[in-house]
Amino acid sequence: MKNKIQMAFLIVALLLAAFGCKKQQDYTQPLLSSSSSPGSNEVWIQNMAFNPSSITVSVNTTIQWTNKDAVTHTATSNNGVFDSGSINDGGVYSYHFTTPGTYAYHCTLHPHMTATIVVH
Ligand SMILES: [Cu+2]
Repeated sequence: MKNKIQMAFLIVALLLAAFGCKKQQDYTQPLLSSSSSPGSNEVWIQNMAFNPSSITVSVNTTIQWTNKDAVTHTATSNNGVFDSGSINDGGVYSYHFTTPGTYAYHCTLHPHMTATIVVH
């Protein structure tokens, strides 16, 4: 428990060191947003990967992909069920899954980026 508190202080200190001296601070986003994680039914495209790489949801769920990278990505179903097209930096794509199944997908621009949506 004590270690967690020390770790929290360390993280805050590092963030302050990294951002505290900026004169023009951007307050439109919470300071800690970069260290949070995607919500349920949400996939972040981050650091050239889909996060989470596998997500399991119930039928009739909408999955939302958000591109957190500076480069353009796609979320493209391997069997053509869905295709986001280009998702730019900060862009969002949603798809509503109405049929159970396992949906493997990838980024057409970076084929090593692969992930799976499981709908049951
Ligand atoms: Cu990509």
